[in-house]
Amino acid sequence: MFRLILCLAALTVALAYKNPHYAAGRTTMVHLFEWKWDDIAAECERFLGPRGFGGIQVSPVSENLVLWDFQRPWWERYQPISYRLITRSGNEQQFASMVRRCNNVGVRIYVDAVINHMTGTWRENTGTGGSTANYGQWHYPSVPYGRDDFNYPECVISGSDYFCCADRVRNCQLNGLKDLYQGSEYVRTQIVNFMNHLISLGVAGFRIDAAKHMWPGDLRVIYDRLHNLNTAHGFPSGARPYIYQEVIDLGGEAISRNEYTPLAAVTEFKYGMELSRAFNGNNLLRWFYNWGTAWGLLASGDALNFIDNHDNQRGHGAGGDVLTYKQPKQYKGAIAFMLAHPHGWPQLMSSFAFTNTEAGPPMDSNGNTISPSINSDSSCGNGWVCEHRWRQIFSMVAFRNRVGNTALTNWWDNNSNQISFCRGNQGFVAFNNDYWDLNQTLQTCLPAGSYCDVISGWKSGNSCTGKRITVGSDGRANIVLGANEYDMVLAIHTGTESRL
Ligand code: AAO
Repeated sequence: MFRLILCLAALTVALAYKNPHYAAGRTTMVHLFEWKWDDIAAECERFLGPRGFGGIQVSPVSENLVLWDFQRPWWERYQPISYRLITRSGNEQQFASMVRRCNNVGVRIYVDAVINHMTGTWRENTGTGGSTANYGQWHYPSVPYGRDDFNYPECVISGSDYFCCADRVRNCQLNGLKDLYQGSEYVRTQIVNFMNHLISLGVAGFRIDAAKHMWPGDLRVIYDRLHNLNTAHGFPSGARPYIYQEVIDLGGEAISRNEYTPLAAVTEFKYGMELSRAFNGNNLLRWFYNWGTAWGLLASGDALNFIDNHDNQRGHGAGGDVLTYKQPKQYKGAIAFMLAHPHGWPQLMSSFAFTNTEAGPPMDSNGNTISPSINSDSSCGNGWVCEHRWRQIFSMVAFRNRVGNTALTNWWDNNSNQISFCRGNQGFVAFNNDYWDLNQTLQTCLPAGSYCDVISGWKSGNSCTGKRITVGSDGRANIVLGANEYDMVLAIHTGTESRL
């Protein structure tokens, strides 16, 4: 009996940090990479809230080193100089207002928490809020951190360390970034205070940057000292923050992601890599009939899934060949598959356009970020891609919300790259990544009726701007997806938006 209670207690703890606490009926978050807080607040109210998005991962919030030497690259935000909430995205008051406004329209905020290290360059030592540091002296007076708060003796992680030496990956410096010693009570307290301050402002959780480079035991202590989510922002009482840990584990390394899943959720890098491979034409879609743990993916509840992230879309981190906005037809295909498939919690990427992989967001000559403009067709301008505003993508967010937890049934394939499946009796999706057309009568599992395809168009009044699909009383419908069509996906679902 005692053992059973212990097991149940352990299970409750393990599940505690794996719930994103989305508002009812929402399922999907988007990373608004490098967006400013005021712009995010407006985007919540005018687009993300009404369109049913569940949450937003925001770029790091803590004051970072200003790197004019590198023309203000995006990655300066991963070099904290203090835990003051002041970055190119805005100040604390703007951050707090954004969280409040987004929560008010049902959209949660998740913070990218950089707690493994501080800065990594000796040349410049001033932060986005004016704080100064002395890299050479391990001196970060605005926290304050000093020499004893970092791992010693100093060492830098090399490529081979990943394969032999877990202790070096965790105790040495990632890219020369001053490596905090999370075993210290003092360091833990600074980190916990920083995160609890964000919880008090209404955030719903955290991405733990470079979690692989910290000891799981230390992380557990930190997580367990976090406060419950703020009920004044609409969270149920006793809710623990959602935590997804950045652990890159494609197999064969000294550190396994299985060391982190007992604590909280983990980023699933295999997800986007395998789907990118297939939608790039290097694997057949037919093989995805058993997509999930059979492929070595994390258990569904443990996985934060994505196609590309801010690192690998530009060749940093792991998984260099992932699809991005630069290959739109294949990319929209992979995203549609992710959103239609029940495995895991999906995260979308929303980028700024780039050719130089180091370049920061659109900015003026003073280094201030330029806001996205919104065009009359609802797309973005000023250098922002806004993948989340692509109809084929936001329509699939609505699809996922609609089908909820229904099972994947009626998998069909042509032994090649044409596939389709149902989600309960709520949704149906088909893909054609072959060089020839798809033209088949397929089981859609939907009630008889006339539906608008949400990929090629939308429902306008009583007509469809794109394809209209007629489902018979046996649930079957003729599905046509030409190889040369603009998109390779067709999706229909129940609900007022699509059923006529
Ligand atoms: C910048 C400069 C550096 C400079 C440094 C200090 O670029 O030259 O030394 O400042 O001045 C970001 C940028 C960095 C930047 C940093 C700080 O990406 O370029 O450094 O800000 O400004 C590892 C970590 C992972 C990390 C990833 C980039 O494990 O945590 O590297 N991602 C996060 C963030 C990221 C950020 C940081 C961490 C730091 O998302 O944006 O850095 O806060 C293997 C390992 C991985 C390892 C990669 C890359 O992966 O498994 O754990 O990721 O190597 O080192 C195949 C393998 C795969 C392998 C991969 C790459 O795919 O299957 O396992 O190849 O070899």
